[in-house]
Parts: sequence; structure tokens; C-alpha cells
Amino acid sequence: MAQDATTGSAGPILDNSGNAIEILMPRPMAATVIEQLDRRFTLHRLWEADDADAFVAEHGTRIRGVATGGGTSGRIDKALIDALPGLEIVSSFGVGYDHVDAAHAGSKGIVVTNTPDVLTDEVADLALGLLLATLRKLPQADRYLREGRWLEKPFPLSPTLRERTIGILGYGRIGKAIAKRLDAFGVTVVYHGRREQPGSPHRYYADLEAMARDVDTLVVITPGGQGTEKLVDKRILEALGPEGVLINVARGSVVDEAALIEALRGGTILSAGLDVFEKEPQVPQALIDMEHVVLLPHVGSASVHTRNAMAQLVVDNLVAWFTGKAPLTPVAETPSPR
Ligand code: 8YV
Repeated sequence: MAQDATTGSAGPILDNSGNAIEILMPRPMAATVIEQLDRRFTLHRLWEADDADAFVAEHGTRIRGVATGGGTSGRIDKALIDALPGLEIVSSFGVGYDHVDAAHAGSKGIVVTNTPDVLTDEVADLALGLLLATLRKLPQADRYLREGRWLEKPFPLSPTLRERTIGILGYGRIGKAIAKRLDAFGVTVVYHGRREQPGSPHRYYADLEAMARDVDTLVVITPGGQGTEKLVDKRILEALGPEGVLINVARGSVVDEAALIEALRGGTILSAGLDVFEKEPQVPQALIDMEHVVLLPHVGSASVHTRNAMAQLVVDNLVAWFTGKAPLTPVAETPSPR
């Protein structure tokens, strides 16, 4: 009997005919994921195929699991799911899984797993760092010093976190971790989400626009996907107002990027700190040209420590499933049948 990944010395996990179970990986993932899946399964590297569609047509019936990273390149859509009739599980890297058609997978009894919890603190830390960097203009100050401009005169005074009211859009695990950190900074925190969370120490707004009117800082940490597309639009930015700061560590799709650029250009809001964009890794030149915004290349969870933990969870979900156990972290749309 093959052992699971947590008990060490593990060999291939075999099917009833004695063959290693076959897993498809559409795009390259972390080396530790590839190494471990190579040891436990027959791993198909779809990106190495001359013709991906032909590969899927030829081998699709034998594929029982998919391992995928985030982003558009690892998209697991209806067509791919339907082309894999023996598919049982999609193990996805990242807490956000808007690149996987989980509703369709769920309707076919296919489990989708993501990598929650292990990245909560890392992303919350980054959100606070980005908020402070944006308000206190830390990247701009660093550039100022390097350019020798401090020798001429002091760096201009910056806006502040002091006396701000922060609205959290998306009060899930990461949203709450951000709120907890902000509590320690002595600022007022409120939130908007699909529903009020009983027992929360923070005020709930059922209406996003009403919250945007009452706060001057909006931190976006709601899942991406159809339900949240362009939730932060011209109207919300106007409500946020001229002292308003937008921090987005969720998905670029949640913010209307064109409206945001207009709002930043015209002074509708003060500034923005963005870790995510509509068409990553493409970032609009208009944003790059703005001196009063802080832009990061989607690094919310990107520390060695946390990415290793996420990678391990991708492997452990597949190993758990194919050794007859319940998946460790199934998503809401596909509750585990075990
Ligand atoms: C992922 C993220 O690492 O977890 C998420 O949802 O946004 C990141 O932390 C990213 O999706 C991987 O591409």
C-alpha cells in the first residue's frame, strides 16, 4: 500500500490494474510539486506537448487528477474538464480559484481543492505593508534617497494612516487577519461582505457604496470570479472620495481598472496600492507612469516559506484523495464526497 506524503518513503500510488495513477499538469508548477508528483504518480507535463489538444484527446481518458497553478495560463475550464472523463480531482495552487470552473466540476462530482490558511498571515502582512508603503510613500522615498535628492532638500511630507477609517471588502479568513492587524494600529475598521458575521468586533455594511462613503481607505480582499467582477467601479471610487486610498490584494478583476486610472488621474481618489491587475503580468502604462501609486507584481503570498506550504498542500490533497482519504481543503462548490 502506498504511503501518504506526510509519512515519508512514499512510492507510486497504483490503480486497480497496478499502474501509477495519471495526473495532468497544464503549466509548470513549483519544482517541489513536480518532484513529489513524479514520485507518486505518472505526471503528464502538458506544456511539453507539441499539440496540447491532441495530447488531451489521446490521453484524456486516463487522467484522474489535475494539478494547476493560478492565473490564466493554468485555466481549468469547462472544455478541459469535459475532455477528461475520468477526472476526479483538481488540485489548485493558491487560495483563489477563479481560474477553475469549480461549479462545473462540482456538477460532475469532481472535487476541486485550493490552498487556504497556509497563506493567510503572509497575505495579510503584505496588505499592511502595501497600505503603509502607499500612504507613507516608502518606494518613492527610497527612490528619492537613491537619486541623491535628499542632499538637496527633505522628502515631502506624506499622507498618513492616522485617523483613517478602513473598509475591508471581503471579510473572509484573510480579510479578518488584515482587520486584526489594523486593530493593533489603532484605526477604525469596518467591513462589507455577502453577509454579516456574528460576533465580529467590526461594523458591517450591507451596501458597499454606503461603506465607501463612510471610509477613506478601502482594502480589497474578496475572491475574484464572476460574482465580484468590477465591484469597485467609478461609483465606489467617487464615494471613497479625494482622500481615498484603494488597496487591492485580491484579484484585478474586482476593480474596474479603467475607472481606477481615471479616478487616480483626476484626483477622485488620493492614491492606490495594487498587488493585482486585470491582465497580469501586463500592467497599464498609465499606472506605471503615475508617481503617486505603489505597484507590486502579485507577491501577496510570495515568500519561500508560504509558497512551499502552498505547494505541499497541492501535493497532499492529491495524495490524500488517491489513497482513499478525504481531500484536505475542498472548495465550497465541491464539498468532499468522502
Ligand atoms: C497565488 C493568490 O500564489 O492564493 C492566491 O489566490 O493570489 C496567490 O497567492 C497565485 O494565485 C498563484 O499564481
